[in-house]
Amino acid sequence: MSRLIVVSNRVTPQQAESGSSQGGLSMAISAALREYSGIWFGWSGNSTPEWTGELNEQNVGGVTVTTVDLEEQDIEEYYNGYANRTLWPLFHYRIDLTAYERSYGSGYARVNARFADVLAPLIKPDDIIWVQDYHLIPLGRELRERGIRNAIGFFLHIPWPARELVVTLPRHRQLVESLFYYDVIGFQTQEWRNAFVAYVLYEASGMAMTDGQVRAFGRTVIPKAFPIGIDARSFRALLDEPAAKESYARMIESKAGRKMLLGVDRLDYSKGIEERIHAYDRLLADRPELRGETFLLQISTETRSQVETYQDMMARLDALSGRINGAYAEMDWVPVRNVHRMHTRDELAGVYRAADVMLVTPLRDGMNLVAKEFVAAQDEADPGVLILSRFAGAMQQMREALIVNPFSQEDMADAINRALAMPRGERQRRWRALMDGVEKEDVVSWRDSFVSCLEEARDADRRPRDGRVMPAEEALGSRPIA
Ligand code: ADQ
Repeated sequence: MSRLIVVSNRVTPQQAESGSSQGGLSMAISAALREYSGIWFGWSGNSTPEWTGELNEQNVGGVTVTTVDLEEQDIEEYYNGYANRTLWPLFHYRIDLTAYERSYGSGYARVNARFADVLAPLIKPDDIIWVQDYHLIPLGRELRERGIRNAIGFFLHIPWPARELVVTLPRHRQLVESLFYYDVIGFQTQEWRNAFVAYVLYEASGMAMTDGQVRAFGRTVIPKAFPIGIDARSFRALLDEPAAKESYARMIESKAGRKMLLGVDRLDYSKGIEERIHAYDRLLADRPELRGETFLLQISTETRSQVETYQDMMARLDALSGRINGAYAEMDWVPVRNVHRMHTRDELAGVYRAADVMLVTPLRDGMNLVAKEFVAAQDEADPGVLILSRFAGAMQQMREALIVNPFSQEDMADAINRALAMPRGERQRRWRALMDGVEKEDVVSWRDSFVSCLEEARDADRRPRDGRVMPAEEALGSRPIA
């Protein structure tokens, strides 16, 4: 069997099944690498005064992990700069927050070239290489330029935006062209895949072929949707851990018979946290009888604290919840519990289970694994209700949730009302359908379908192709949403 080499910006292998607080991506990658022998390569998270390219190799929980340190300037220009101040906001439709600095672009190119320099010598002829996310778009091209002929795939965890937004990026053609050095490009949804193909057809004079490839820049690539999932069985099993039982019991006690609305997010403007709190404020204003009967627990963990937009957000969030609490709180009731702590996965599982209504209302999100974790943690006999934004990739698979427009406070308040009043039979029916999807389209099926597609692409390259050109409408045809 071929080895699998996974490359991602940060490398955070899962140490143990429980007790850790790692997010969706690292869980997914650890699961993939335990199955295949291989390497997980990326930035150590540490800085060094000068780039040395020295590799640090460790075995963590059966996974070979190889990391490299970056210079301060690399971290500032590549990670805080181009990745998190340019691509992240732009790809989440926040053109107002997008910074276009030339130094960011050159830092991004430099780090991708440095990664390729140290990674290329580790690659054996039969290895399959799988590059993760927007930090590393040019890596495939850099590897090809160093003579690597192996199958190389790329997976984008965040949305691919409409082409009208992509073209605001200086040197956007160069960025898109570099994606054509991969064999397969994976997207979370058909919608993001189609947005990419639309760019290729209309901005790069490309062609879509009947065999699933697209052609442009004198090269071909397969763009395809591979919706990421969670390890549903292991997540559910966390509920048996003492920490999960304890956090569940603690929440049930502190609910004191009230209904709990829950939000769990990385602190990020794309997650719609402020909009969600505003909607709850509106609900309390419009329906005074709900005061004292419900509360919102919002758990938002700080990330990317080096980027100013994120620092401002924390302050705004605290001020907003403080204002609402000041207006409505009673001696024995506080409407918004605003928590910034990081929790372990077992603790989180217990909190999800204690929730009556889960609010997953991002303004734009590649997928959103919190929605899937919530479903996996529910009690079949008395499940909570999921309220899900139509702008999360997860909505494409989770249509039995209450789908909302997070830009409309009224729409969100209506959905919360409906969720609070939903009869148990309907909650069970919706949950069953959601759970079937979460179990079936899990992280294993995500990994296997991506890796097989990459293997097929490699094998097909050795045969002549018989694809024909497809008309654009057909190439871009998608199911209407919501
Ligand atoms: P993220 O933007 O990080 O991921 P998401 O998919 O919701 O978003 O994953 C967040 C993860 O962090 C979840 O596993 C959650 O349990 C965990 N988490 C959040 N708050 C936490 C807390 N306080 N304590 C502990 N854990 C916490 C990116 C994309 C998503 C895409 C994923 C995977 O932005 O759209 O779903 O990658 O592809």
